[in-house]
Amino acid sequence: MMKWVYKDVALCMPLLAGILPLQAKTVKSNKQVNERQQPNVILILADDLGYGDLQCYGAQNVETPCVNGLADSGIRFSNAHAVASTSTPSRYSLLTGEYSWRRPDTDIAAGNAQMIIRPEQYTMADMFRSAGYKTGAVGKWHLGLGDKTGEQDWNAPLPCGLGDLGFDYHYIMAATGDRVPCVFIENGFVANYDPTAPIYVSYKENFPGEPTGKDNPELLTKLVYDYGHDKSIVNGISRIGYMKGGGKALWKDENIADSIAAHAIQFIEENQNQPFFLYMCTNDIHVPRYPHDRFRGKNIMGLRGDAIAQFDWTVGQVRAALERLGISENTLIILTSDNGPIVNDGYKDEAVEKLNGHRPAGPLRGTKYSAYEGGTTVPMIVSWPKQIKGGQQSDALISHIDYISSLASLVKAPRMPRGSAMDSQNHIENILGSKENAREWVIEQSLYHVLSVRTKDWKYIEPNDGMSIMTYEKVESGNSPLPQLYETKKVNEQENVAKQNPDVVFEMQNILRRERAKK
Ligand code: NG6
Ligand code: CA
Repeated sequence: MMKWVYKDVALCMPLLAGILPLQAKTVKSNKQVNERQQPNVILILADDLGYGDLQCYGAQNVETPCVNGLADSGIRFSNAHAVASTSTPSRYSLLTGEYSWRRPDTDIAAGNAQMIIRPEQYTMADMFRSAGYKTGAVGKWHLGLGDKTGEQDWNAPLPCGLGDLGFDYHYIMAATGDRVPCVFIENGFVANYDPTAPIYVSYKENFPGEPTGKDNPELLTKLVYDYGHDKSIVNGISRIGYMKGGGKALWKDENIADSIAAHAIQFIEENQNQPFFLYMCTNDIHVPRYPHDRFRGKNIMGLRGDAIAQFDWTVGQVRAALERLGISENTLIILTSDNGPIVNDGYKDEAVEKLNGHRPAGPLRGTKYSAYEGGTTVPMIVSWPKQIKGGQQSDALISHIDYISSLASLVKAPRMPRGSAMDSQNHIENILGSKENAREWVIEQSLYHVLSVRTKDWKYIEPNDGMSIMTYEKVESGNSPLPQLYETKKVNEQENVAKQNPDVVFEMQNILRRERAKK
């Protein structure tokens, strides 16, 4: 039995900085919205949140009442998979329904990468828009912006951005919290732009006179890097890449979660009377982990635990807003993560020292970056009070690759253009709780472009000559020069049984061969 007891969103309200008094719970119902056929859809995508990082998935060192409440109101999935074990390819696949490994340029993107999804590609936002939805993206993006790598003018409207990918509104971080530029972009232009501090970005060389983490450690007032992350300093934290300027547009890490929540809620409020799709990507719990004072220093696991608590708070804020507006009943929320967890990802934030027995990937082997299951198995919760009975669990095999086709079927979107979302299948029944007719296999990609096939009973990892332990992160890559086959009932991928099961290996290799050959 799980230890968590929070049965209702109302119970996490006192933790929500008093946004809604308890007695206001569900008194309001926007009849018109709740009786409408098309639900609102909110996709909450956490960053680096592991399979074992939430209380409702067994975590014991951190309380996640708001996420537990969400799970209680719907379905908690135990066998859901991101397409890749890092952010850019994972998000690319989720938004386009095309495997990232079909494209050579979907690896972890720099902050000045050109927009990776091309304007002519069909995205989840295009799909929702074609079905009459208003579409918004708030939070981490990490899929490039502008039309040429390294040539963006950050002081002018960007020539190509999310408006070209079907989003009516966006308020996003260009890449990640640890990459420059450290500003939000709102509808194609730097939010709070400060004309007195023009912005320059380079991933090649520093700007004369600008301090770096490496040369000016005395300026690292908030977090100190461990490896990488020794370039430009913003808000007392050094980052990947160089930037100059920004002034009042620069973010403060401790306020990022608040900004994301506030802009998400504003989008919801402004579109409450029409169907909307919100792609909401938190910065939590990616590095640098530096949550707001309300959370910092509160969890026994230190900053990583504080960041999980802050993530939970964010979820609570969104749910509270839906309740307040009376539209929670007909709002479908999918909560998941872009890839598996990592403990030390380059800053000295004591995440390793303070784990206190916590297992970020739960019982699974491997972490973010890895080909093992911990790299791509992610939490997934689906709630839609109007249609889904609460308190369910599902072990159906689910992949993010199927979100676009499944949701298209749910909202009765017109047929997608030929050639789009080529890898995505409609599994909406499974997403809404049925365990029948689920996928028989999913494909997963590691940092090293190693592909794996996961079925209900087996996990196959292609042979690869790369290093087995990552140099800085000191985590297992999942690489092995031998084909690896594991029985999934043994969960922790310890005993390679490839030799004993050549037929299964052959079958799995065939799946990869077939998929690779598709055009
Ligand atoms: C790595 C970074 C890591 C993180 C990751 C992307 C170093 C040494 N490591 O290159 O800190 O930023 O990229 O993470 O720089 S992801 O979740 O967005 O894919
Ligand atoms: Ca990530």
